[in-house]
Amino acid sequence: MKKVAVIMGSDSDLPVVSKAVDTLKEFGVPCEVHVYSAHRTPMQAMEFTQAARDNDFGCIIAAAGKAAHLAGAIAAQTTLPVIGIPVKSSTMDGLDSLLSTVQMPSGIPVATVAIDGAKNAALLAIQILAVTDAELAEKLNKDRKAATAKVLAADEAVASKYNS
Ligand code: RP5
Repeated sequence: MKKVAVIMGSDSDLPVVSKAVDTLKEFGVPCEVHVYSAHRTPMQAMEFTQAARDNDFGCIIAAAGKAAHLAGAIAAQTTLPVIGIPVKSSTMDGLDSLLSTVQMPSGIPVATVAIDGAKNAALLAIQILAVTDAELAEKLNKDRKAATAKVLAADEAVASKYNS
C-alpha cells in the first residue's frame, strides 16, 4: 500500500494534526509525520516533497495556520494529490489559514478541508488510496455504515424522549 505523508508547519499544529494520524492508523494506512515549515525550513519541505513519489507516498496532507502557504508550496513540488488542513492558530479564528490554503491560483490544486478538519483530510487521503485498493474501500464502507447506525440510534433515543 502507498504511504500518506502528514506534514505540519509547526509542532504547535500537532493537537489538530494528530487526529489525521489517528484516523490513518485506524484504517491501517502507513504514514510518515513531519514538521516542515514553508518559511522556516523551505529546503527540507522541498526535498521531502520532490522525493515523495519515489519514496512510495500516494498522497500528502499538509497542515498550517496563519499565512498558511505550506500546502500550496508543497503542491508546487509534486504531482501527488495534496490535501490542505487550515489550522486555527491565530486571532482570526482560522479564516486566514482557510483562505491562504484554499485560494490556490489555477494550475496547482490543493484539496482543502474545513478549518481543523484533520479527520476528513485523512479520510480523503484514504479514499484516494482506495481508488486502487478494494480492501481499503471496503473498510471505508464499513466505517460509513457504523456512522449511519450511530445516527439512527441517536434519532431513536431523541424521538422516544420527545415524540411519545
Ligand atoms: C504556521 O504558523 C504554523 O503552521 C502554525 O500554525 C503557525 C504558528 O506557528 P508557531 O509560531 O506556533 O511555530 O507556520
